[in-house]
Amino acid sequence: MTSYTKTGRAGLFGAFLALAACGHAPSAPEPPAPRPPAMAALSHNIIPMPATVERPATDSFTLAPSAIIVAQGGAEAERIGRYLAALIGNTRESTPRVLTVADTTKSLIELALDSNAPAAEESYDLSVTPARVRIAARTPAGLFYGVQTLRQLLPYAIEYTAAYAKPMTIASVHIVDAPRYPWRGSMLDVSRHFLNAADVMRYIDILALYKLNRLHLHLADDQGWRIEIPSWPKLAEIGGSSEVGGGTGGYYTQQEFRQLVQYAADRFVTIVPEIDMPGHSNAALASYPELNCDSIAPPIYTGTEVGFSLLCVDKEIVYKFVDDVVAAIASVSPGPWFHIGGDEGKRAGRDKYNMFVERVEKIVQAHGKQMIGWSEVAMANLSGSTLVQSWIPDSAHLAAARGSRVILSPAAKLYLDMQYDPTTPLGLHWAGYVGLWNAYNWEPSQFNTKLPAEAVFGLEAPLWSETLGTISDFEYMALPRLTAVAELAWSQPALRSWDYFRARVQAHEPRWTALGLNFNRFSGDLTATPY
Ligand code: TNX
Repeated sequence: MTSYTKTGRAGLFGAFLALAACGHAPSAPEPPAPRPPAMAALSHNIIPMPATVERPATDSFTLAPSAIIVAQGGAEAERIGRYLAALIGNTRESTPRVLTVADTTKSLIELALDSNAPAAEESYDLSVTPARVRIAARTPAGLFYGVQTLRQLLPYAIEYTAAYAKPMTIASVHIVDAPRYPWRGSMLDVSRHFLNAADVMRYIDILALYKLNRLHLHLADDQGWRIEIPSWPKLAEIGGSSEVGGGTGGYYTQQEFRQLVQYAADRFVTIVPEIDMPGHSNAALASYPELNCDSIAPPIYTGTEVGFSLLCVDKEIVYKFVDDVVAAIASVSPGPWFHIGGDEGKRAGRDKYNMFVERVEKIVQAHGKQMIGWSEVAMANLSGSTLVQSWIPDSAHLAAARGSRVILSPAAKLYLDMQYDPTTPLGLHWAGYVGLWNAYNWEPSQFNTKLPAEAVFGLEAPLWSETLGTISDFEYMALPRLTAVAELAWSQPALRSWDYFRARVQAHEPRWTALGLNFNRFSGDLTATPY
């Protein structure tokens, strides 16, 4: 853990802190309190809450040692079948067989890519009867999410390799489920502190468990450049050699990045690469003097201040640099998005900042990608296809009026680097304390009153790493709050209930222990200040 003091941001965002203190914009009407399902209805512990859960009977399915999986509808169904087989195989000597033809075996799990399944994007239909478990979906993503729900219906013992003597039973149930928002994400700041590819994969596995589908990687900031760019090799060699507090840093080779992208895609998570510019760019400026207006490279930076670095937006070489970087990253990252950062770049002056962002948007689009930028880019004259990621009260509504959709990442609700409460040993609190209560109890469509509800594309929870060293630190900050993000992004608002949610979160703690994950144990003490 690195000690950390923040000086600059409080003044800069004074207005925002005032909002953070009460949780949301003062003029926003209180959302109607959702009616909590009676605790007697607490019949499952699934997170995020599925759209419909019916209990047609009181009998159950038994997962026998001889259980088989039948995967129908193509190679993706089979691959997902093997993923489920490996999971179940944790607790027994052999993994279930995955067949592709119908079978009458007693203990049968059917996975079907089926054009008659529910039509909504990423939706699935899961039915559990004594005779079989059947998951049907139109798309592989839906099938995968049905498998995650089934996983959560199974005892947490399936999460680790151990003999499990008791019969595994699942109460009969019929679940039809679909997400609320298409963008359900988290962000890892691998720049301030580097996480190796294996650690990032661990995080992707957590996202998959909760049906989150975007992993935004903050690949470049003042303290570190984290991806190999073959035509600009010093970015990784010099820019990748540092991190906050003076550690050794690191970077992903192109090959490693490809593997990360594939690992994520196999779990229906799209990687969204970000290179922050024109500010937050010291690692690049230290690697190549020509990117600086005075052509003098600054030293590498291992502190935690923000707002001091700037690419020289007047120099042509800077646009060649951006073009090469976008091209190199696009070649290993097939997802449709490229995030240009754009936060805290005002040192350029508003006109030059806007000119830079508008020019970079064209470069990103020329490489076939849709641009994303933090709040600040909304002031520039961008095309409607660009997405704005809103982290401070901003002008996102101006971009929305031009057709842009907005990803909500309000710091006072979704910043996973904010401390849970004043006793949290890691993290910052410039946007307030974000306890589980705070992370859960707000309504995305009403958060920014100027923004039409249709403009909200989804939610993303950034995990900045100024104060985090190891993956264990990252996990401690992410869990349990990531479950709140997942539920807000997936479940319909009328289904949300704080009491039911916190009970389900507590039921997930043994699963995280079984997975070897670190987490902040939720005390559940409702008499304490509900941060
Ligand atoms: C704001 S959010 C930042 C980051 C910091 C973070 C710490 C944003 C676009 N910029 O540079 O790491 O606060 O909470």
